[in-house]
Amino acid sequence: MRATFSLTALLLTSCALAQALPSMEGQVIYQVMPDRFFDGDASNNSGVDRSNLRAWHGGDLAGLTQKLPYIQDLGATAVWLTPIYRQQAKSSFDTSAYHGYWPEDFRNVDPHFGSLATFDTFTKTARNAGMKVILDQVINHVGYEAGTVTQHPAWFHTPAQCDAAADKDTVCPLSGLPDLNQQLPEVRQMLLGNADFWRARGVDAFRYDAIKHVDQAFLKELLARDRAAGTWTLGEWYDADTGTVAQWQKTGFDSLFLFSLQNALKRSIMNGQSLRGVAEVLSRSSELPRPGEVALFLDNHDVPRFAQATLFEDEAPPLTRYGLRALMTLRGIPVIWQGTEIAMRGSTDPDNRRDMRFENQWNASEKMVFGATQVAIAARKASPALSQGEQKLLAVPAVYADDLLLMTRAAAGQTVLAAWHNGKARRTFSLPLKKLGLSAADLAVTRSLFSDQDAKVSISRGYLHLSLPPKDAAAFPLHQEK
Ligand SMILES: [Ca+2]
Ligand SMILES: [Ca+2]
Repeated sequence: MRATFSLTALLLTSCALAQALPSMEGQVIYQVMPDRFFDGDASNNSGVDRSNLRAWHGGDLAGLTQKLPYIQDLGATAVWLTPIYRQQAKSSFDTSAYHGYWPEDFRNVDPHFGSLATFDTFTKTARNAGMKVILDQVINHVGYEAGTVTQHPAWFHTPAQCDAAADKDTVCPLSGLPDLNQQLPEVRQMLLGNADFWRARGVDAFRYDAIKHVDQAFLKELLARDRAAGTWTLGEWYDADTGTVAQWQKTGFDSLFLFSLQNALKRSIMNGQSLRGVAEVLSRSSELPRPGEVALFLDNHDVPRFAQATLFEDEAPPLTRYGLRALMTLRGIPVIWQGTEIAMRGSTDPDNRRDMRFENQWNASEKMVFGATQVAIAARKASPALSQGEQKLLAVPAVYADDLLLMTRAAAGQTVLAAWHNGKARRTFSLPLKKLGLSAADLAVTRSLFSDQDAKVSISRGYLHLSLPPKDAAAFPLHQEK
């Protein structure tokens, strides 16, 4: 009896805990690098040189606040800002700290971006608009030239500690940056206090930078506190695959970026390789403890832009549209890097951080990609199946598997069939439902939830008929058999 009772109590406790986990499932995140987004206040533009991609460009929190309606118009529901802390004043390697990853004072806003008051205005405006704010937190290092290095030399790992370390990833400097020693109580308290500081200013979530390089015991302590406070956490483990994401979701992160999928999407959609690479990554989704929380992206500020992966500039907009539509059919949380919604091009850092271009500067292709992204995001948000449903890959006949990827998303009694087509010409596929492992009632011709594309499905006498445009992803509402 007692054993049974305890087990029940334990189950109840774990259910209650599971319910209490912070979640962003159903959200669409928009990533902003404030210096490269919008200049809303010319009075803080000291040292600005827009002709130099390594210099400050003048974007700021006032500009971001002004452009929140743009982000909302796209359909995103949350904003992730790269770090806005006060940065080292000097440049290093002929590069200014415009990107925010060379902090000097973790509890202040860099004057180029504004002030704590400007930040508060931004979070308040976002909250009033029903949007969530995700702040980038640097916990591994400070800037090369940050005053902290001379003020608190004992806070940092030494070359001798790096030489002697068994775990070089966490003890040795990342790109030579002064590496914080989180095993020291003073450093731990400083970093934990930073999280409390920004949480108290109304931040909903943290994106933690370079977690592969941070002491794991400290990370666990940090994450436990964030979770207890209801703060959602997103870790950046560069190149993480499904196994790494699963491991860290078990350890305490709500989410990590799925780099392996980003790489597969780039190769299949932009480089025209087989869709099997994407299917392989997606087939591992069941390893994730919380598949609905994983962060899905086409590109970010650390990798060449998605649109750059094709040599042909005229192909980039329609292929980016394909990528964004595909992203909106997947389980997880889509993250859109500023400018990807207009297929901006750009190679490695800093070329991938060109100034954002807004409506009055767009050409016809940019307008086309933005419009399609808007439609795809709206369709995802309107469909519980697409935004939060279970995801099941269907077994496509081998003869089609290079060019066709099919999956179902199901929630609240609704099923949506996602169909990606990698072929170069419009094509009709007729597939026996049984072989797909799908049971569905007859269905008259139905169009895609992405209403601005010409894609159709019908089901008759045990066959699924798909009529798909080239290089595109579609989402069809299905009516399941009882
Ligand atoms: Ca400015
Ligand atoms: Ca480190």
